[in-house]
Amino acid sequence: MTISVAARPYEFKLDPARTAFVIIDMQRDFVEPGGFGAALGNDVSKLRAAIEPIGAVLAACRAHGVLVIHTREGHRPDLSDLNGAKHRRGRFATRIGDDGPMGRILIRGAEGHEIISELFPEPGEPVIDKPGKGAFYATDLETILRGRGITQLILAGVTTEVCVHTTLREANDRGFECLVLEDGTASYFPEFHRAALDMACAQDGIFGWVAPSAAVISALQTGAVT
Ligand code: TIU
Repeated sequence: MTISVAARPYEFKLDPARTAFVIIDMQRDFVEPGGFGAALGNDVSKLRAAIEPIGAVLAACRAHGVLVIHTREGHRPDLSDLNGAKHRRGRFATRIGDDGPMGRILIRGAEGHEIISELFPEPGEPVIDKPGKGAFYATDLETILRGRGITQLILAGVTTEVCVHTTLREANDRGFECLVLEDGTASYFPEFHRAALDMACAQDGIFGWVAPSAAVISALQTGAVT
């Protein structure tokens, strides 16, 4: 059974039983002061607008039995999964693995690496720890999705043009149909956010679809069968 979601570039036929809501990297390291996002010179307050829409879709997905998956970008404490190119990148004073106010920057187990309390995973919801920007790279995400019969993804999280877009592209090439939540994603650069969303659904859906949280919630609630 599919339900219709009003989306760009045209309606998305969502099959809730074959869909996963993938929330990307809603970690303290990206949305709170003193973490990785701030260490890269960004105004982290720009990302907070996505929290409420993601929370609303999260509640609707949980209520309607849609699989919820969370990802976290980060590294092992011994940095053995951090490639040198990523470690060296940039000219900032604070790097991945350095101490910060929320513990070591982007390191698993540190406070900053944790998912924000507003969107904290419930027991049973898979949490994917990823060393790269894409959620498929060097993770078991694809195995989990195939094992559960998932063919469609609703993508949300941060940042739109970095980890969300990389994951969108990885998923698209693997044959998943993707819908990006336009108000459930955010960037430190509003112009990149807009362009990334436009790119996702340009050329009649080159990477997939884009829709606001309200359209997804309304489709799940009304269950308009198509
Ligand atoms: N810097 C930036 O925009 N993003 C990241 O480094 N990671 C994610 O997007 N999660």
